[in-house]
Amino acid sequence: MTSKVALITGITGQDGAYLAELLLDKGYFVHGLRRRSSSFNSARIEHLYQDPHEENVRFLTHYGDLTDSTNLIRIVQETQPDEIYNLAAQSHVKVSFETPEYTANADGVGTLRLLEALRILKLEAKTRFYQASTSELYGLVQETPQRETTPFYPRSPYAAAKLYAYWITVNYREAYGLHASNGILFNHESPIRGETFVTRKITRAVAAIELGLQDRLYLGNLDAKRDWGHARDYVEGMWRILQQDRPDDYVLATGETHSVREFVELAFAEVGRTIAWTGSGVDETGIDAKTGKVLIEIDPRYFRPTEVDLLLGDPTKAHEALGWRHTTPFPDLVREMVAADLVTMRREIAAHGARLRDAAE
Ligand code: NDP
Ligand code: GDR
Repeated sequence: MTSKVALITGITGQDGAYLAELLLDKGYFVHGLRRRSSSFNSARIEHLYQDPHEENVRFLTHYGDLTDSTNLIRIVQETQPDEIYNLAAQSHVKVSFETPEYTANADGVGTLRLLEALRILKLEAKTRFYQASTSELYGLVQETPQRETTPFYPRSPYAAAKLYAYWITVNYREAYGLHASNGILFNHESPIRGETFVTRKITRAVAAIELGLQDRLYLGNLDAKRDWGHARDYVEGMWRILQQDRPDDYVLATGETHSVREFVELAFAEVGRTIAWTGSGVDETGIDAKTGKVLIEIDPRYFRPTEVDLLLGDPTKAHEALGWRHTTPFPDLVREMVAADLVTMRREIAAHGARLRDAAE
């Protein structure tokens, strides 16, 4: 057991929740930065909540925002973390085209604000820093598989903001000797993945269609390929990156790639349905092979102005230097997500009775 103190930004997100669990298991005192919201935004960490009035509390959250330097400096000063995991971000690629300036501010300059907080507070020698970098940096394909040395070519305001965050992390490491590292993480998913990312959107739709709550699923580009792993494995990699004597940058990936189309097929197969595809382009539809019912339609609204067609990571460096490996095969990930959404939706139906079904009609 350790007595280290960690500060996680983005603690209410998918990775924040898994990482908080991992660090609490290891004995850390975990501080989390959370945003104020008019609606409930802490469902993913509700089970970790500890009453601050009790003794031996090891989990506390603090209101804050990556766009507010004064707030970040104060929280870092109050918490004096041994490790900061900067996971907070406007993380939706498509949304970044609608909110490019905000995305740059939170995802790009937000990272700078945290690094500067460490300098202002003279914590360069004490605090280790993890930056949530992304395979989106690779963007337009330069080589596959993508590794630490592959040139970046961002294809969205999100990726461009994350490019700044990546390099400012490297720069603070080189300029000020900070133990600051980038994890270049390929897509990772789970039953608590945000509901508008394509995997969770699909698994929720499969459950809803199966239970009679929804008729069809509207998607964008079915041919995009992603290297999809399980978030639980990836937060373990983040932690390992900060335990190294020397700071460095690492790709975390599975080394396998699958299309959105394959994800759809596997997810529907989990409830015994085979998808047959007909038509092409925006007129393509996915049909239930047994009943002939249209289950999937294309909605061009979900296309991106510039797309990332193919991501496939090479995690060799992480294997060798960190001893890190992903442990969840792709079909198991899909199965776990569909099963979890079926459980959740059955529970909702039980709680709300026929009202949900009526609303879907
Ligand atoms: P989520 O979208 O699930 O979580 C993002 C978190 O950031 C949420 O807690 C959100 O708060 C918080 N947040 C957003 N904007 C701000 C802000 N301005 N100030 C403070 N907090 C903010 O993302 P993931 O957990 O999936 O990803 C974690 C990080 O890893 C992100 O930086 C993402 O870009 C990056 N990444 C993710 C990958 C993936 O496949 N999941 C792959 C590679 C990188 P709220 O809950 O209130 O919205
Ligand atoms: P991504 O994830 O952009 O890779 O970013 P997302 O699940 O949003 O898209 C993956 C691919 O699916 C295609 N797609 C759709 N996407 C969404 N969201 N909705 C749809 O209906 C749809 N139809 C097809 C997309 O065009 C894309 O090609 C995620 C985020 O977690 C980032 O924060 C992170 O940095 C990267 O993964 C690695």
